Amino acid sequence: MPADTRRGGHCSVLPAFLAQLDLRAWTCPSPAGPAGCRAGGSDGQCAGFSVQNMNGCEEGVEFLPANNSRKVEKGGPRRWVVLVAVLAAFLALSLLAGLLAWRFQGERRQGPLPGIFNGYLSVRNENFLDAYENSNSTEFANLAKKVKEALKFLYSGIPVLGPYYKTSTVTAFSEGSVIAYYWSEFDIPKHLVKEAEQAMAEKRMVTVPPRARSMSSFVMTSVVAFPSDPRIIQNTRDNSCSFALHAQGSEPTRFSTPGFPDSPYPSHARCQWTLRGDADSVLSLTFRSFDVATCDERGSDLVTVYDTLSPVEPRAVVQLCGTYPPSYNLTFLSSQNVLLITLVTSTERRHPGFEAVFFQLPRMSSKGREAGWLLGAPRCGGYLRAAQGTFNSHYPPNVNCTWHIEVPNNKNVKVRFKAFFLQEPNVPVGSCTKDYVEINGEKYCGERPQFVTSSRSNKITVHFHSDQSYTDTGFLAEFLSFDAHDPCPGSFMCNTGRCIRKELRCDGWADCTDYSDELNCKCNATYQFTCRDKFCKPLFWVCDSVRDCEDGSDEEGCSCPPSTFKCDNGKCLPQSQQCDRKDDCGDGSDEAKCQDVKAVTCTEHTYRCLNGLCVDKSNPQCDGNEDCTDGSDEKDCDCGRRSFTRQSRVVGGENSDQGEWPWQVSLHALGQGHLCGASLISPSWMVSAAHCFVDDRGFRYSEHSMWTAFLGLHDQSKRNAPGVQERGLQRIIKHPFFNDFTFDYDIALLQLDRPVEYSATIRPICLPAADHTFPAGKAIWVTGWGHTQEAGQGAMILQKGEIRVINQTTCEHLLPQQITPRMICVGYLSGGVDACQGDSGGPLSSPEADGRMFQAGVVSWGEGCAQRNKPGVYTRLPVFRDWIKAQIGV
Ligand code: 4AZ
Repeated sequence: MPADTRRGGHCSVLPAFLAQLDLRAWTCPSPAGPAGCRAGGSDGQCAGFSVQNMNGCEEGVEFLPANNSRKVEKGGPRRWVVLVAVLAAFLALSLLAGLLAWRFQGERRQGPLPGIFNGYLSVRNENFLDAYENSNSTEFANLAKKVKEALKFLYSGIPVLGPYYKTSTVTAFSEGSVIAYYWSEFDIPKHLVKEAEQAMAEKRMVTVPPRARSMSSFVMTSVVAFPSDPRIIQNTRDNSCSFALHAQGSEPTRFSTPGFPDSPYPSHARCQWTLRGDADSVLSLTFRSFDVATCDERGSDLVTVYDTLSPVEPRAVVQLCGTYPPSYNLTFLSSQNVLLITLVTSTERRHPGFEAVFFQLPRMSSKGREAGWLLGAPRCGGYLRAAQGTFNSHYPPNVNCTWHIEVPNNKNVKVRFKAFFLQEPNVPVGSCTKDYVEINGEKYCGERPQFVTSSRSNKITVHFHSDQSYTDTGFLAEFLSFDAHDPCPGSFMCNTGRCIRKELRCDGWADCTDYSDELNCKCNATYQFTCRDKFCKPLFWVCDSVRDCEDGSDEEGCSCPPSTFKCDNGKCLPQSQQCDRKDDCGDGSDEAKCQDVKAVTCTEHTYRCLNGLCVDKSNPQCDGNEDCTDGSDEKDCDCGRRSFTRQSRVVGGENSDQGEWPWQVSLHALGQGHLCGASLISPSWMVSAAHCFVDDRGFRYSEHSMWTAFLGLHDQSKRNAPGVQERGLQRIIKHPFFNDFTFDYDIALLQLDRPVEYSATIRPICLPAADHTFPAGKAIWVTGWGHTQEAGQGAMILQKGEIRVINQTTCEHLLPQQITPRMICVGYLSGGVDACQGDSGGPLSSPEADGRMFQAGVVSWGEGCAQRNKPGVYTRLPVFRDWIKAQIGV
């Protein structure tokens, strides 16, 4: 159950992106066939073809009819002769046309193509002026003019570039002495492209010859340019989505995509952010929230961070797309005082974009940089001698870094990894064959929650290795010195070595991954109950019919004192609360067997009987009592009951019993296995989440034929087990107001291609009436085969977790501006039990009167899984009762 929200993809850019650029930069601008090709066109592209056309094509066209008619006139041949002749002529013509097309293609490939090179160079004998930051200033224009002249001169001396050079544009300057960022445009014949690229590569690191120096009156060095994707070229005239920011002192500066978070960023656009710090600073950039269209081979929206102000892929730090939970560490460091971020959108998908902050840090002296792996690249490794400190790795491919950490002599040292993301594709779980961190001979890799390693001395060595291919976001670590006799001063130390706040000890929640903070507790008797195994639980959980202590001691001897009422769920209530028309028990049992239910004026809070009269009782439906005069509240009540009464009650994501949730359905997408849950509400219909049926990455999730439903399923590895019924889908009805941006109205109805037969393990859940209430604090169940922990994996056995309804206002505060009246938050503010990826679409099952389960919600979304103060968000079912009835009559 608990786990991660969808994580986006990111990778180091180099190999794949280079290949892509090669193709895109050199594609013919007029991809139309011969019809789009003008003879002797001004671009000269089709001149060759035109000649061929005259020589071949026109001749052929005249030749065939002439020949044919002659034959017919002369010999009056039999029909088959004519046929053969026509056929032969047709074949000849086809061959000719094919040849022409082939030639044409060949010529088209030969034609000159526009080539864009992005680059930067250093102007040695100029000092940086503040005015250079402003591209509208006269100073900028003057220097840009000189750079353009020098570039023109430089290219003119290179035979394979000079004749084809069109223009250059200077986009920015930065310190060092002055670095100029530019792009140059060429029209290079295809057959010279390779040579031109090579010449461009060779001219790197050259000094412009003396003649050029005198001409331009400055020294230009380190001229670097790379072929570029025209989509990422900055159009200097269009500044609508171009932002220039300079860090203010050491304060963080915030920026975001236009409209964030209320509206999606523009589609088919190019945005860029130029980030600068003072000279001698480096920048730290963090994406605090990141949600752009998912990465997709067919074209996606892409954010690229460059360690320079030119969008040249060898200096790309990272490419990001998709969605990252806020807990994800998306921090990147620059090697100099600039960063460039580009957003290229090639889809129309609606996503909020990103919010980021950056700030400047003093740049390390060259001495401090001696342990770095490359001059100008982010720092890596070295000697860290202090009582405490931090180090991190936002790393490029192919590095080895070693940190030698040493704390004062009389102390021990430990290293806490606060974020750890060294995930690479195709690395088997548990084997650290690619990128890893090695400490005390043990290798760590993949994605890991916070963890601590310690040494029995005052020294520790942390070695980091990244292989040639992809990089992840790296890690963020701190080292601390501690007294071996008091390792966690002022805090509690878990058996794992981690220190946690003292208040978290014995609070009923496992904060140490090994539960050691909840062992051997002395509970506070005023608000805690001591389980037999010495765990502390909140007092209000005692006798609530939910087994909170592993040993069940919280539910033992739970009879109610005299003159109190015992609810079906074990709660004891003052007698006065029975039949007061409020669900005080939380399971409706205090209102279930009341006699004098009155017919009242209908409001949105009253239950409407089939005869139009309304009754003043909360949740009277299927509670075992006829409250409506026409008995309609007890009709259609073949729902919400298991076929057997054994009920294990365990808190947290635990294996279910077979048949415990007979309405739970597993939805498999073609070739992808289990993706979503659903709930059975009638022999032919199910309820699920609309977001499961949105086309994505070229897969038609909205197409009913892509899905298979498994009913009566317990174990995903046993889909052929007796009792499992497999069905296709006949129809998907997504709510018409579903918003894939906000996840509002996240509900869908699914029709099975053939009704199921109810059985011991297949039964429907009850749908709540429109006025049904699920009060805050009520304990309900979430079930599914989703991930069992953040960044984890799906479960094989159906999981169940008991969670509680959270007050709507509280939830609106916890997830500001995201909760609509169609959503209900359920979970614990302290985290721990939650739905997660793969549980989506599944039901929230709420125990109600007469031992029935009603569906309170549909698993919809959440920020991460099982985190503190981030409860799961579900689609409220009562809101949709009338819509469901209108759509499918159920
Ligand atoms: C999901 O991605 C998902 N913690 C579902 C529920 C939650 C998070 C993610 C709630 O399907």
